[in-house]
Amino acid sequence: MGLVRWFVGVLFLSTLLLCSADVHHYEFFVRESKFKKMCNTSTLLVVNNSYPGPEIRVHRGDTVFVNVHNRGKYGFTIHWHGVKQPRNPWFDGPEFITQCPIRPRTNFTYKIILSEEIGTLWWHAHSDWTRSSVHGAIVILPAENETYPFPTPDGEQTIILESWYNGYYKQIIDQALATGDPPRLPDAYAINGHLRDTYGCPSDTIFRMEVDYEKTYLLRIINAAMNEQQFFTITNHTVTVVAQDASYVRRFKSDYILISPGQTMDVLVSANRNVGLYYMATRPFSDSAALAVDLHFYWRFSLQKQSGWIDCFLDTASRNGRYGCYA
Ligand SMILES: [Cu+2]
Repeated sequence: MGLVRWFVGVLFLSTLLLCSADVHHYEFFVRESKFKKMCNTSTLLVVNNSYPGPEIRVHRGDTVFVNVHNRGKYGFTIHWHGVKQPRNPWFDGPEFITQCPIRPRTNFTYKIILSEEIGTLWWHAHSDWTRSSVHGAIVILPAENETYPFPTPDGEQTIILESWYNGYYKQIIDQALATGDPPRLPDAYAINGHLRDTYGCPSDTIFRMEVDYEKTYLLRIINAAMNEQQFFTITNHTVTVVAQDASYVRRFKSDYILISPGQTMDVLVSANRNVGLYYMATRPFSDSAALAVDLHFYWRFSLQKQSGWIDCFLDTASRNGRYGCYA
């Protein structure tokens, strides 16, 4: 009898655990849209007319169904970056690896099974350059019976770092593939789709996050840039890194982070400085003076030499205006 009761107890408990996992449904309509930035109009493929795309917000252990409608001109897939998908590989997303591309005017419903992941991941399209604009966050909150392994933050904010190109994104990568040259470097970098206030185009916007004095915020930072590792910092503030790629880590403080493309980092930041405005800043890592990738501080000009005109650059970011020329 005692054994039977124990069994009933275990069954009841496991039913409770199952009940706590939710199922979510999202509809993604993917089409090309025009966006005006840097006083230029660019055409890019986006989800639900939004750059970056919609956020998927779940608890640990939930299941998500995403119905992807391709209203664009060419095939693509969507990859659920970092989701382990136990016993569910055919919904992982890389095109021609686990599935064929979703053809134009068709749809495909993904089943995304979350298991141990906790913190932040992201989703992105998976063909050619489509991930440059078809991307968004996956926020994984603790399960209902769990807490954070640190004091619960007073608020949170997703920060998506992106690379921005002026022009027609598809054409830029098609040209690069046709010639065999690497695609050109980004024209700008964005935080949550906003360029900054210093590119010189009056209609450009800056991302703003409002905070309350002495409150602590969890920033979920995703590097969705195409190829560049990015530095990220907040002026006069330190951050405490608490999670990386959907796993908690041993916590550490830093003035800045360096985050690779595809990586996510969750950091805590306390609004404990004097009341005021503080810049959030991002810029790419570069270990070569001749190949600076931060176009913002980067002017090109030409010098006349006996052999003809050659291309030079002036890097205004360095203290004494370093310059050099291409051979
Ligand atoms: Cu990925």
